[in-house]
Parts: sequence; C-alpha cells; structure tokens
Amino acid sequence: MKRQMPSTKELEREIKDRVKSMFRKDFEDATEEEIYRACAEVVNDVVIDNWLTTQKEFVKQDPKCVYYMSMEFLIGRLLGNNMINMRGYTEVMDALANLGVDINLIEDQEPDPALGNGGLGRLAACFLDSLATLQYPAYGCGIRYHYGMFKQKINDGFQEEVPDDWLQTRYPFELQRSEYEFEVKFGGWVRYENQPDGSTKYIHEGYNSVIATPYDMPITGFDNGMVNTLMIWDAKPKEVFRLASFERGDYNKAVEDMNLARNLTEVLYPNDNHIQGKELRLKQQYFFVSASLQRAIDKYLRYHNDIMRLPEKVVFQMNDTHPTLTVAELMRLLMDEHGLGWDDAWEVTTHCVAYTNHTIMAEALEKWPEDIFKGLLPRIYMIVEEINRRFCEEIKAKFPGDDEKVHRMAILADGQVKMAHMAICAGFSVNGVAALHTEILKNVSLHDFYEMYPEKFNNKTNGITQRRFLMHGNYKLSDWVIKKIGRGWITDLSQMEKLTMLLDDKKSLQQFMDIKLENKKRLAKYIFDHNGIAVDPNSIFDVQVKRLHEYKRQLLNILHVMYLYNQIKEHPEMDFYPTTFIFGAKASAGYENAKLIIKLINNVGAVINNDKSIDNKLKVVFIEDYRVSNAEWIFAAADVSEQISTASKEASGTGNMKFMLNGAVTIGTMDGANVEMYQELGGENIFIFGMSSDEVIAHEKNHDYNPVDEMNKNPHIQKVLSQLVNGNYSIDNPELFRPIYNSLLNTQCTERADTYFVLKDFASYCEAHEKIQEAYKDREKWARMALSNVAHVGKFSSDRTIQEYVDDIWHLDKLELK
Ligand code: C3B
Repeated sequence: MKRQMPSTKELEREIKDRVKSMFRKDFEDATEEEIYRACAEVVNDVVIDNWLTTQKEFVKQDPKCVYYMSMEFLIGRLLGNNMINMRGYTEVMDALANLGVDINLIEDQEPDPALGNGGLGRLAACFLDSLATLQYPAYGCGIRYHYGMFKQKINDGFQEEVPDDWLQTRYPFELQRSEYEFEVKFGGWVRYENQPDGSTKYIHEGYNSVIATPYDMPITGFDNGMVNTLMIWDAKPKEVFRLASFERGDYNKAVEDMNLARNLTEVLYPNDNHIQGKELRLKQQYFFVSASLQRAIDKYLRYHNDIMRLPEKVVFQMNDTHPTLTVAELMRLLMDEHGLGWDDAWEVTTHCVAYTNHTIMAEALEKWPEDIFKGLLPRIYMIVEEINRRFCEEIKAKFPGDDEKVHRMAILADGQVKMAHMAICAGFSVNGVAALHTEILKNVSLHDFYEMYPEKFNNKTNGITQRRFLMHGNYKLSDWVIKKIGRGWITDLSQMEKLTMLLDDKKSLQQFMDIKLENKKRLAKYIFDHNGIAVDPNSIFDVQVKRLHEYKRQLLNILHVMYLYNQIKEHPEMDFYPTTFIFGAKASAGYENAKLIIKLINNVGAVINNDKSIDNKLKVVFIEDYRVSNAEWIFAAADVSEQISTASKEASGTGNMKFMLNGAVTIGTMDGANVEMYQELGGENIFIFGMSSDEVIAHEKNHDYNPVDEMNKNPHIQKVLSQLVNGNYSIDNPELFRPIYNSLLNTQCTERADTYFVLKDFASYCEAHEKIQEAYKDREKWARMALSNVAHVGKFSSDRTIQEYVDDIWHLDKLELK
C-alpha cells in the first residue's frame, strides 16, 4: 500500500518530535540545520515504507529492469524533490510556516549533491526521476565520490576551486548496504590452467583489491508510491588494517590496498566534454562497473537459474563510453565466474548492453593507452584483445580488402584501447541524444560503424523533468498552470499544449508576465545578496548558464556585450531596452582558456556596471558557483535563453529545454535540440542565427575559414577585438586577455584560429539580438512568445524520452503498484 505524507497538523507535531528526539531540543531552540535534518527524517519515514513496498513487488512481479550505468549523477538536493514527489511539499511548507520557519531556508541547509559535471550527469538524474514516475524498475549505478564537483569562488574575477565536502556530516538520503559488498581486483597477472575437458581456466593472481560497498539512495516517483534505487559505490580495504597490531601477511600489499581504497572514490574528475587519461579514472570506471555487474548478476541468480536468459530480465545502458568496461567485465563474469564459453557469453553480453553517445567532440573520445589498461586490468585486456580480433575479422568479411577501414574501426589500434568502438561493437543499440546529433553520428563521426551496423543506430532526444524544473523551481508558474489547465501536465507534459488557448487572452498574458517579474525579483535579490550588484527586475534578463567550454561560446556572448557597450557610449540617444546579461559557468580546473573567459566576463562587468554614464542600460552579472539548486531560480527568472554553441558541436543541450519550460525565449543556433525546439515552436517564437551544421562541417573539411577576413570586413569586430588587448578591460595588465585574442586570430596558437567560428557568426548574432530588442518592447507580443514556449515544451519532458528508451531499447515491464 502506498503511504501518503501526513497532514499539515500531523507534520507540525512530527517535526517537533523529531527535533526533540534527534537533538534533545525544543523546536524554538533548534538551528535551521537541525530542522532540516528533522524534516528529512519525517519525509524519509514515508519514503522508506514505499521503498520497501516497491522492492517487495519487484520480487513478486519479477519485471525486466534497466541498470543505468553512469560515472555521474547530478541529482541535486533531494528534500524538496522528495516532498514534491510524495505530494507533501505544500503541507511541509505550511507546517514550517505555522512553526515560524521559511521552507526555503530549511531546504538551503542540504548540501547540493554534485556527483556530476553538467549535462550528462543531470540527464542521468532526470532519467531516474522519470523512470520512477513511469513505474519502470530501474537502478542507477555510480560512484560515491567523497568530493563532488568543486565549489566555485570568484576572487578578483578569477575562478578558484574549493573542494565540495558534501559528506562532512551524514547525508540523510543515503543508506549503506553492507550486505551487498563485492570484491574488485586490480593489477597482477593471469595464469592459465588447461582443464581435463579441454577448456582453459584463467586465474588472476598477484592483484590488489578493494571491497566495494554500496550506498543506496531512494528515487521517488511522482505520486505513485514507486521508489527505485540509485546505488553509488564506495571503496574500503579488504581487511581493516591496523598498523600497530599488524603481525602477519604482506605488509606492503596491505598498505597498497589501503591506499587504493582511499583514493578510488575520493573525487569526481571535473571535466565536461573532455577526457583526462588518468589511470585513477580508469580504476574508478572498472570499480563501479565491476561492483554493479556483480550485484546485478547476484540479484538475478537469487531468483533465476539460467544465466543464458539474463537479457530477459536485465539491460545495462552505458551513459557515454565511461562505463564501456561493462562489455568486457560482463564477459569475464559470465565466463570465469559462471562457466559460460565465449560464444554463449558473447550472446548474453550483446543482448544486455546498449550505448548512448553524448558528444562528437574529439577530445571527449575515450582512448586508453594499452599499457596502462593491460597493467591495471590484465584479464579484461585479454578479453578485449579477443573481442577486437573477432571484430576485425567481421569487418574484413563485410568489407573485403579495405584494410584502412579495419584500422580505423579496430578497438585496439595505435597503442590505444578505443572505448567507443568496443561499445558499438558489443552494444545492441547505439543512440544519439538529439535528431541532428544522431544524423551527424551516422553520416560523419561514426559513419564507418553506421555502414556496418545500420540497425543499431537510433535517436533518443533528451528531455528534462518538469517536476524539479517547474514544480519545484518555479512554483508560482506551476500553480498558475494548474489553475488554467489542471494537473495532467505534471506527468504528461504534452498537455501544456492546452495553454495555447490563452495566447490571445490579455488577462492571462498579464498574469503570466507578472509571475515572471516576481521570479526576476527573487533572482535580483539573490544577485544582490551574493554579488552586491543591484539589477533592475524590469530589464531584460538575458541568461547563459552552463559549463564553460569554448564550443558553447560564452565568448561570443561577452564580445557582443562589449559591442553593445560601445554602441551605447557612441550613441547615447539610441533606443535600447535595458538588459542584464547573466552568466553562470564552471570551468574545468585545468582549462586555461575557459578560466580566462570567466575573468573577461567579470572584468567587462566591472567596467560596465560602474559606468554611470550609460544610465543602467547594461549590467553584466557572473553568478558564482552555478549548480542545480540556484539553476532552478535562474531558469524561472530568465527572459532570454542563450543557446549559442557552434552548430554541430552541442549534442543536445538540456538547459535550453529548462528555459523553455519556464517561459524564456531562446536565441540560438541550429544545433542540438535547438533544432527540434524550433520545429515545435515555429520560427516566430525563437531567434535563430548563425551557420548551419552543414556549413560548419564543410568549413572544417575544406579548411577555408579565415577569421581575419571576418574582422577586416566588420569595424565593430575590429573595435571589440582591439579592446581585448588595449587595457580597456584590464588596465593593470593589458596583455591579460592576449591568449583570447590569439585564439581568435592567430593561427600560430591553435590548430586553426577561431576554432568555434565566433567571428563568423558575430554579425548574425548581433542582428538576432536587435530583433529581441524590438520584440521585447512590445510587451504583449513578448508575453505571447514566452507563453508559446511553455505551451510547446511537451516534447522535451524526460518522461517522453524514457518512454522511447523503453519502447525501442529496453522493453521494460511496468511495475504494478496498488
Ligand atoms: C553533454 C552534452 O555536451 C550535451 O549536449 C548533452 O545535452 C548532455 O551531455 C546530455 O546528453 N555531455 C556532457 O555533459 N559530458 C560529456 N562528457 C559529454 C556530453
């Protein structure tokens, strides 16, 4: 039976009782942190009951389930999310209000679990939310990093990284499950023994090992009593090793095992769309893959005896290539631990694993040096060699005489292990994350593989959960939508379409814009409290928040701001609607160009925000430590959403969808899911600019782009670029931004100057912004455009995405819950 949240009155009593029993304090004396902990336990009580019920039904109904294998789960705070999904948010809010406490302050006490970098990790979290809401049995499998994504501090305009110690105090939404521990082995060597039956036994010796301990987190569905599990793995040494009393065994090995365990899950690599080929990262990958597979097989064999039928009950979805070791580890477990021969093991493996590609960026393609790989995973390496041998035979058979092709497609080549090649070779499905991205995979980046296995390729356009990004982040708009069209959209976002009936209703449009203004005031206060900058909620809030990467082109945005500033200074009489440009972005710790762009944004802001002569027409704000929790408020407050990646580079984007859901109008390139947004919206409700992906790909192929030409023909660009290096934005050190200048113009610096076509798209970007200015001045027209965005967002729910994964790839059974 589904357990409901208590009533407001009961909650008041329960929260007070919890504060007393947990902290021996009366409510009046409790800190906000203590109240948060008490609330978490009150909510947990309900969650746990439903979790138990769900897991019992799992056993009874024995459905097929998906294991979503991911190095990252950017789940964000869970208290608010769980309250929303258990249908108890308002009740807790009221209970706390009756006790004289603001729920926002209480939610703010929770650390924001940041076990991910950006889009890929947040997508995994949205998928888990949708799986539970749609009642599909699922496990998330990942790593319990002790330190998540670093916290960003801005000091004198520069980014500084501060460790994110989210486990400093006990996290209330995780549960250690020591009964599901497994050993994971690294290094050593493999000895073979020929068996009397003619087979060979492989014995792994001389290894170091750790014990993987899972921590389970409940993943609640919306209003259905379903609770799935996110298992994140931590490592501990096999024997707890006490130096003082250590007497027997191999002292050195014990020390090594101890250090291995200590380092393994210490920290998330803070890279987005870029791979750092560090051995520790490969260790992390094998660690969580091996532990998750062992747990999955263990669970399967508890209720089934024919391992050949594993694919009927289990599917492993590999979130990018990071968990590709799933392929070889599953082969190893099936052969070495469960006695299958190669062909049977391959049959099972290739029906259990599927692969999602999230990027075409070359620097994000995972390739491991063979010697590192072999040294760390000797048995796995043997298996990869055999997979590769058979795969190359298959390519030769299909394309006789094309040795070039064999070389291009091989898993082992040039001294490297190519993870994507293994994922495609073994996976029964290969999907991209937006229509355009999938076409580029098929026709360009993975063309060889597409020719070989066209049937494997399919598209699953990304989506986002409306529960977190509207109901929780923007409750005012959410309540308004409920008043207008009911509650159906909460689990069926296509119902937003009903809002189109309000597009000509002046009163509704006004209410809609009033809510936007309220949300802008909320963000303006946040900005004032955190940045000390006063921004006018009546100005246009033009927002670009996402990871900092050159292909995402925050540089184009800030160069345009510099241009606008020049225009306003030169033509003070110019008709210009005051605009606040808001940025938020973390740069990878070692990504120098990206970090310098952050500094540039801050310096441009410092000059513009302090120039009284422009009459507050322009403001530039860089929001420190952009993360899931402040993102929710930022989306709610945006008028304009900047989605301006170089066409072909952004696989999908998901921030674009969150802005759309919150009634912001997009300025964007025809890239990633922007293309599909354009199709849903029609050209009049989105501002498209810049080159198409075909044009970009053609320039890249023909090497015929010269940014100097772009500069020479546009005096505005010339002026802005000269201001990068004349001290305008860095009086003390005019050379500070020289590397940015060089990256745009100097072929000596990078392989090709202006790799991401910033100058090429500059003029058309400026034009698009002029159109936004015009459109915004007509308040009613703008309201209609913004509301149209909400009305046409239906496609971009992760519920739709998950249903497509289920129908086309996973074929899961829904769990029945009474
Ligand atoms: C991202 C892509 O850059 C986004 O376009 C995409 O929307 C998301 O994945 C989700 O599919 N991505 C990422 O965050 N990290 C990577 N290593 C690769 C892709």
